[in-house]
Amino acid sequence: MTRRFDPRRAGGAGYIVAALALVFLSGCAGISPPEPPVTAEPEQGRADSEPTSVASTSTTGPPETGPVSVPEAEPEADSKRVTPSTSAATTAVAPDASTIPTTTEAAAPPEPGDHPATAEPSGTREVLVLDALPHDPAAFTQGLVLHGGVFYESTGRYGASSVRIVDRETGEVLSSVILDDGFFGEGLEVVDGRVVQLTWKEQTAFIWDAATLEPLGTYTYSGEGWGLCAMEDRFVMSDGSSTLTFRDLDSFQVVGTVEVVSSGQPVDKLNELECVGELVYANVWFTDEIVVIAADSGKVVARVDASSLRGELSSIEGIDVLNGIAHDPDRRVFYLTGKLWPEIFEVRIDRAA
Ligand SMILES: [Ca+2]
Repeated sequence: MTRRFDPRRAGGAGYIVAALALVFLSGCAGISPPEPPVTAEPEQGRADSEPTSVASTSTTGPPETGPVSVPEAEPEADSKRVTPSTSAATTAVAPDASTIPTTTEAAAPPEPGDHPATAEPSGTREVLVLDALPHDPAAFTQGLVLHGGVFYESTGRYGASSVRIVDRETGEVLSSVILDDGFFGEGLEVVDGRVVQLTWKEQTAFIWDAATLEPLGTYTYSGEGWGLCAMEDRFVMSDGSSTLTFRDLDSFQVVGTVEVVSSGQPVDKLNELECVGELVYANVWFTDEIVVIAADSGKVVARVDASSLRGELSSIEGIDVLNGIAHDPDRRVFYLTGKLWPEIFEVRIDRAA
């Protein structure tokens, strides 16, 4: 089932009233109604994999503001649009602050070869491929997480961005929502029954019902959105720089930042993320490398060389970079894929021999 979600059409007159009320309230609550913010000029550089076209950004952007204009792009006429039965904005404001993110409930125990959080880089790890699973080769993967036995995936590119639920074994897209053309999907995470999906330059995070992908509202933030994962008490977000930003699980407000360093040098272009206990696994954009970061210190405690995966692909025609990390704490395995890759690989990550 594929639907198209246009936040401008998520409700009629009642929605407008609710939105106006929430614009007023958002100054306190930090939540905005599901209208798009200012949309930057689409830059396809990242989609086209031009490393020089992506500027590293600082987390010190302008003050976080609500949306002020509406993109002009029209959705495709033959696509089914989502019409929330209730005000998306109001349903998004009431997560239970006492709940614990489901993705971290079964946090993995230390795995063989895990590193002390304070250690300096202890060498390179390699991936051991256990299985190759089908993956939509048209999916420009920007976020991947395993929850409830299925993948949740965010895909990017203007006009083709989506959030989707994907069968782990078959790769079948079980449910999806296509974002409005003005939004470029980025990292996502599932917390407390909600899927939170970043967008690249649109300063908007969509909130979806994890069971139905019905829209529940949006968060707004400053700067770019690249990767997202959640620990027990906070989101971890990347923006293409060497800084990780920690955000409150309920309000999405910034609660801290850390600079990621390796041997004292900043490590930037941090992209898709996966939280495993107190470690953050991060794709480094435009490389086949994943860095393992101690979240509290920002220190890179290991590097994963995933370059061998390219040799495992059934086809390399048209593929883009490695991007997409999901962890299964029960099986103690990772799932790795890339943009436009025809496979997702089930792997173990071990020290290099
Ligand atoms: Ca992930």
